[in-house]
Amino acid sequence: GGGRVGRVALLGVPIDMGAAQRGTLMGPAALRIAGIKPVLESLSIDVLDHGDISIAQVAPATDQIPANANHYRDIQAWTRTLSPRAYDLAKSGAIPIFLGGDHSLSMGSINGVARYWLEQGRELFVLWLDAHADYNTPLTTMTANMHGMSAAFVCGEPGLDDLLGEEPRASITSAHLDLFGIHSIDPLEKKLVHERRIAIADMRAIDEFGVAVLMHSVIERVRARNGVLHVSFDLDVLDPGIAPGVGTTVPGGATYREAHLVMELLYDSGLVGSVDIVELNPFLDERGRTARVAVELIASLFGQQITDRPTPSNTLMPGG
Ligand code: 4U7
Ligand code: MN
Ligand code: MN
Ligand code: MN
Repeated sequence: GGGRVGRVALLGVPIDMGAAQRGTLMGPAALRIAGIKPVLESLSIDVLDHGDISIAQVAPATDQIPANANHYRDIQAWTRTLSPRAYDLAKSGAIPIFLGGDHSLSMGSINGVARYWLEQGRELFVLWLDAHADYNTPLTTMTANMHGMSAAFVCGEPGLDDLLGEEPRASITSAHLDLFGIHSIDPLEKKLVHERRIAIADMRAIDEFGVAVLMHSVIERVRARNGVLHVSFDLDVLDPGIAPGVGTTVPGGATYREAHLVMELLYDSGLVGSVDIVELNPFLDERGRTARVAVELIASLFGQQITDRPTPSNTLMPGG
């Protein structure tokens, strides 16, 4: 394995207004109860939990509310609060893990870390592990739910231009986005993804070629440009059979081992600079199963070897 990790910073982002179903605001608590901190500490990582952010203090915005953007003011307040926190955490030298919360949080987390890496003269790449492309804009969306717009927003697509207010916008380019594990895209969204020529490894490609081949091409592209990788991990990329605790399940997702292999290869690459873990909805979960799977996958992302796990793993996991 390549990437020894020194320090991790955990930050909870209890947001659920970006999704159709309430409940992801309980995600950070569930990930903590499932043992995210002790599991990382068992890998000799220094972990600082910064608790949850809150939008209680944020100054009101005065821009016009765009059409087709549900709960725009809430998402705006979260994004404007999270982006500078993400910037500070990246600057601290730790690897931030943003605990969601629905996927709209990535608008803030990625904007913040992108601004930091831009200052450092390093190119930021984003690996989007998801059943969905999240490449809608207010012009293409069928639902107006903002968790389906976050990848488009971080690539600088128009339509939510005043979302950040005074906070500087630091977009990545769509050439630095990799969609991985996708198995559901809306018609107009698909058109936009194709127009932008976004790299996409969908579930059919994973079936045909396997995770390893496809991940090597993601990793090599980042390495070739001395880039840094942000991993935006939507738990609905997993098959609903192993991860029922999400709001927008789609059949035909990644298996347990496919998902672990993605994480193991990412650890070996040593390129991961920040992570989102999103869309866990404990209200919909079955006895904490999805939260536990999420924590096991984070362990693989930070260097746990599949051969170093106790048997039977469930009875020995924290809270098990
Ligand atoms: B998630 C959807 F229409 N595409 O835009 C939309 F199918 O963060 C789903 O990936 C978006 O969970 C899912 O609302 C957002 C829908
Ligand atoms: Mn998503
Ligand atoms: Mn999704
Ligand atoms: Mn979802």
